[in-house]
Amino acid sequence: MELSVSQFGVVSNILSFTIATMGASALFFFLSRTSVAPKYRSALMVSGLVVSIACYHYFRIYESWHEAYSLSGDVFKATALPFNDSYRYADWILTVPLLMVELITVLALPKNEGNSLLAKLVIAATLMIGLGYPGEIAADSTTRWTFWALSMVPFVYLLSILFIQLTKSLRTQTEAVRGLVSLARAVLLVTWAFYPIAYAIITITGTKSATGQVALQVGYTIADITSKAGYGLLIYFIARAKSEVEAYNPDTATSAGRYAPATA
Ligand SMILES: *C/C=C(C)/C=C/C=C(C)/C=C/C1=C(C)CCCC1(C)C
Repeated sequence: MELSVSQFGVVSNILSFTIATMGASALFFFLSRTSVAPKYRSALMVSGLVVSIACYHYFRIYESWHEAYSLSGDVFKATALPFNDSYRYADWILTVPLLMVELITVLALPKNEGNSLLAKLVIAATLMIGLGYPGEIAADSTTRWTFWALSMVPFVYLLSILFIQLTKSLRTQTEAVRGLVSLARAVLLVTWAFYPIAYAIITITGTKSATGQVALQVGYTIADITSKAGYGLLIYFIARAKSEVEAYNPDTATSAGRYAPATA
C-alpha cells in the first residue's frame, strides 16, 4: 500500500495531537481530585487512569505508524513491518470497562443496583471488543463483516441499557446535574457509534485502500479523544455540580477531605 505524503502526515499529526491531549487530561483529572466531594473522587481517578493508559498506547501507535511506512521517492510505501492494530484493542479492553466504572461512580446509584448494572456493562463491553478483533485483523471482507455483525450484538445491547439507565437516572438527579447527565448520554451514544462506522468504511473500501486506512485511523482517534478526554471532562463537571449541591466546599475541606465548617 502507498500513502501520499499528506495522507501519512494527517494520521501522524492526529496521533501526536492525541498523545498531548491524553497526557494533559490525565494531569488535569488527577490534580482536580480535591475539588470534588470524597465520594466522587474515584470517578476522577478512573478518568485519569483511562487517559493515561490511552496516552501510553498512542505513543506505541504513533511509533508503529512511523515504522510501518517509509518515504520512498515522493510517496510513503509499506515497510516489512505491518502497522500494529492490536494496540487499540489492548487499549479498549482496559479502558472501556473503566469508562463504565466512571459513569456508575458519578451517578452514585444505590449500591446493589450499581454493581449489577456495572457487571452487565463490563461483560457486554468485553464481548464487543473481543468479537471485533478477529475481524479487524482480517483482510477479506466476509470475515470482517461477520465479526462486525457479531460485535454489533453486544454493542446494541450495551448502548440500549446505557440509554435506558441514564434516562431513568435523569429523574432522580437534581436540577443542577440533569442537563450534564443528559449531555453525557448524548456524547456517549454519538461518539461510540463512530467506531463501528470507521470499521465499516475500511471494510467497504478494502484494507489495501489508503483512503480507507486514513479514514479508519482518523475516525478511531477522534472517537477516542471525545469518548475518553471529552467524556472525562463531563464526568468532572457532573462530580463538581453534585458536590456543590451536597454543600461540599473545596476551600474549607481539610486535606483528609472531610467536610469542615466554612470560616468567615
Ligand atoms: C476508549 C475506547 C472506546 C470507547 C472504544 C469503543 C469501541 C467500540 C464501541 C467498538 C465497537 C465495534 C463494533 C460495534 C463493531 C466492529 C468492531 C468494533 C470493536 C470497532
